[in-house]
Amino acid sequence: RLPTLAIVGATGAVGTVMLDILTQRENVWGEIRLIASPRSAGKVLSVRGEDVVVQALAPEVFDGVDVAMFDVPDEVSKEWAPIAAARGAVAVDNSGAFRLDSDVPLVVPEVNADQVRNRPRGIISNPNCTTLSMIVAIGALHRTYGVQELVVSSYQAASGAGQEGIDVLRDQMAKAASDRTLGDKSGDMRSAVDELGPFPAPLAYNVVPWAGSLKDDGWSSEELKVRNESRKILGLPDLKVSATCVRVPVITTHSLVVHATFDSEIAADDARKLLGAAEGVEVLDDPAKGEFPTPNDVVGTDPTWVGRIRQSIDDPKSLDLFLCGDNLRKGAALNTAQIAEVVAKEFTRA
Ligand code: 2RA
Repeated sequence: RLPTLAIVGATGAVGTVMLDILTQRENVWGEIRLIASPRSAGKVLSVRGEDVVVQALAPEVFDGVDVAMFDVPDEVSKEWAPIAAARGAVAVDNSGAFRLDSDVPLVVPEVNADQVRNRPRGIISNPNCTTLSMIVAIGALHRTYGVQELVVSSYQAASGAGQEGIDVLRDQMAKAASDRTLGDKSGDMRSAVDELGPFPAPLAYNVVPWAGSLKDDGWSSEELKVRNESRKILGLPDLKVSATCVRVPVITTHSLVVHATFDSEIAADDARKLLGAAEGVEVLDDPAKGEFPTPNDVVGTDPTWVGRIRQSIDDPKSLDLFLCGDNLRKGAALNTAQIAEVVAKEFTRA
């Protein structure tokens, strides 16, 4: 029999991408139930070409569900993923609520699919979009060369901060485009924009070295997620990771610059070959022809794109890379769908 799937948060930014992804991918599901807050209940959404009525989140909607995906804020997942699990569903959670819990696996199928079965609480976590935008490629390199250290700079898109982030950036861009005097005087965008939304400074005509909330010693929550989640996914609790997370005026697709150090020497051509053959990775790396990934080319695609692959001049064991990944697809909905599909096989086999 085909397993029953519930999507909690079906009407949100990630939920909407999830419905597209489920429509495009091979269908492994029987019934698909769409769940959202009572405010959105009764809406009709299309998935796999069928209209489905959205149901309000309640314990009984999980009865008979085999896999429940959660694309909702941390506090909603914290309360409801255990309820879904108690009613017999495997919860695949895209929030930050459980990612670092030792009894909840943090899974990227191309890197550690085997961890899916290691779920004593019936909950599996999906990593943060910034970690996900690099970890498939880093995991592939790690399998052969053994990673020792990562120094990461992110160039994160506005949609990482949700629909509000997208709306604020579009409004600010419209303002910037309508006034040709803006952009060359200190603070002129700050005075011109109506609201900053989820960002601490204007994003149009700007870059903002901040994502997430303030943690100890000046680190942001986003920077600590990159560090802690990379360690957990790669199974390297002592991996050295230093990240600086920056928001840029891009709607969707996170970019990252990574300086990665390995156990052994690594030539750029060998890295290019290895990454070119790795599942879920595309190499686009011919600067002489102007070929490298950019977020605007990558948006809407599934793979992690890698370019600008260079052996570090001062250390033959280190590589410098530029990576791009759609933060709403592989960074969120796609990885969740892939985890759910790994779980679905258990039901299909049963
Ligand atoms: C961001 N990584 O881009 C966050 C969203 N999960 O803000």
